Amino acid sequence: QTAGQGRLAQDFVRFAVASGALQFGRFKTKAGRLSPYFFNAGRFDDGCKIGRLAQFYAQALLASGIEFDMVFGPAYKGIPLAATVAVELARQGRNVAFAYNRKEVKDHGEGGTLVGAPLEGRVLIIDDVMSAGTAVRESMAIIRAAGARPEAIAMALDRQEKATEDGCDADYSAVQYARRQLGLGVCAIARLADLLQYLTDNESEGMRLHRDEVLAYRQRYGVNE
Ligand code: OMP
Repeated sequence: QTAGQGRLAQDFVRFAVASGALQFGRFKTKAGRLSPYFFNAGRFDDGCKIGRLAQFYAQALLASGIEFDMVFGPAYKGIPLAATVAVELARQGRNVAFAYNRKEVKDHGEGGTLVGAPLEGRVLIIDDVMSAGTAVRESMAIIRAAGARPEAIAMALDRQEKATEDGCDADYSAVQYARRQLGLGVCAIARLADLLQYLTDNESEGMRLHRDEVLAYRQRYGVNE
C-alpha cells in the first residue's frame, strides 16, 4: 500500500463512520460469524454521500492501474454503485458502459436478467464488501455466461477474513482466493487493517473497546497478508 492509498483509505474509513455506514456493536455476517463491526453500504443514502462514495471508488481504481472495458453491478447493492461509479469515471474523462443483473428473471418486456449495456470485453465487478467470498463467484458466472471476461473486482471494504470452503474456514481470504484462484484483479478502497489503524489513531475510551473487539475478531477469523 502506498502513502497515497493509505491516506485515501483513512479518509474513507472516517467518511464511512461519519455516514453511519461503518458501525460497531454485535452483528451476524452472511457466513454466520459474530462480528464487532459491520459495513452497510445502504447507509450512503443521499446524493452527497453516494457521490462521495463513487469518488472514492474512482480514485482507488485509477490508482490501482486495473484495466477494464466496462463495469458490472451485482444486484442489489452493486446496482447504484456501478451506476454512480460510471458517472464519476465519466466526469473524470473515462466514459465506460455499465450493466447490472436482476435477481428474478423477467418474462415480459425486454425480458432476461441483465439490464444495461451488453456484457463484453474485460468486465470490472463493483461490489460493496467482501468477507467469505460467496457473492463474487455468482457475478463471475453471470459474466462468463454472457461471453465476457471477468477481469477484476472493486470493493469499498476488504474484511481480510477467512474464506469459507464447503462451510469450513479456509486459511486464505476471499480476496486472496479471488486473486490467486480466480485470477481477478482486486481493488479495495480500505481493508480491515485500515479500520484498525483508524481505531488506533482515535484513542477515545469507546474506540479502544472497539479496537480490542476488532482485534479479537481478527485473531479468530482474520488472515495474514
Ligand atoms: P461474502 O459473500 O461472504 O464475501 O459477504 C459479502 C456480503 O456480506 C456483502 O455483499 C453483504 O451482503 C454482507 N456484509 C456486509 O454488507 N457488510 C459486512 O460488514 C459484512 C457482510 C457479511 O455478511 O459478511
